[in-house]
Amino acid sequence: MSGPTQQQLAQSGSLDDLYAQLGTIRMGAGWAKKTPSLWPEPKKTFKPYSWSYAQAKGALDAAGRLINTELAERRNLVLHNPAGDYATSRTIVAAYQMIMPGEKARSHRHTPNALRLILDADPGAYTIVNGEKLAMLPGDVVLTPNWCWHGHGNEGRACAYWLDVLDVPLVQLLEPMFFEPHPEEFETEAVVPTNSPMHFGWAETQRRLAEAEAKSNGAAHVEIALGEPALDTMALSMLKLKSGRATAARQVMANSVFGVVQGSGTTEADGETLTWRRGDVIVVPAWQSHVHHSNDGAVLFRVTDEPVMAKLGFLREGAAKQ
Ligand code: GTQ
Ligand code: FE2
Repeated sequence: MSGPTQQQLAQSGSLDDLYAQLGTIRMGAGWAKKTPSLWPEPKKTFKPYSWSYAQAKGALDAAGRLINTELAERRNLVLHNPAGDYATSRTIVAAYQMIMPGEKARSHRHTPNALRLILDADPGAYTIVNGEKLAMLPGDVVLTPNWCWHGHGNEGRACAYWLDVLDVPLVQLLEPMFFEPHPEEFETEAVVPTNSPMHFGWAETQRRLAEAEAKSNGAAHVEIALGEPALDTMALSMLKLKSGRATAARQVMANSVFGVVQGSGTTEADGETLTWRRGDVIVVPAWQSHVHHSNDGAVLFRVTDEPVMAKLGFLREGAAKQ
């Protein structure tokens, strides 16, 4: 024990004297804190924002000329929220990624959970997950959960573009970060499964959306879940918006990242209006009341950290106002 003795502290002559002594032993008077440690409602530090697929494509095409997959293990463009210099939302980061014909991106594994929504790809683009080769076609969703080996390749004739979504900011916060390159660089002995819990095909998603719409009794949108949930930390769903109708406002204590699978529209979140079209990405941070609107029956892919919030007892739904 270094610093003032029990006796010296007990004999502090004034609060200022006490605070000064406390400072030397890394204790602080909770009642005299300048910034509160509790507050009545979420601060909503992260902002609603949107990113353009057209701009991302331009940048990725330039990167395709300027850097290869030997130098860049992943040719990805990270989507930074205006509130900071890395994450898209508090717990989730999104990135566009591109791989050129004939390229292979080395396999690795990490504790962050990841998934991708394919935006544009010819037959022949794939992800290998734990030795299974999964097709990447537009509208498909591919999972690479915590600690699964994964690498990408493109045997098609066109560049393949997709959206990555990962829980990296959450893993950074909680600190269980582990990463390992594959000992053989590429996973070669791949089997091609007819069905995989790691793959949600677009045809099946469309079939399920049409079925949900038929049963929806004129609701302004339908939402179907992909997985139950798909990953420990992130739940996935597809929303189909009815043309010309605004969705009911939602205020939920979970972060959402949306990828536009089809169509165009606008999202109003906490007073901001975001305009989007196919391939664009929208973030609606937790507790920000939001409404979607589309004139052409858009489909939105949603990734949310609801499983984390629910498991920890923090999930709430507010009385959203428009
Ligand atoms: O494709 O494995 O955007 O590990 C960020 C980290 C993609 C991937 C990202 C990754 C990957
Ligand atoms: Fe990865």
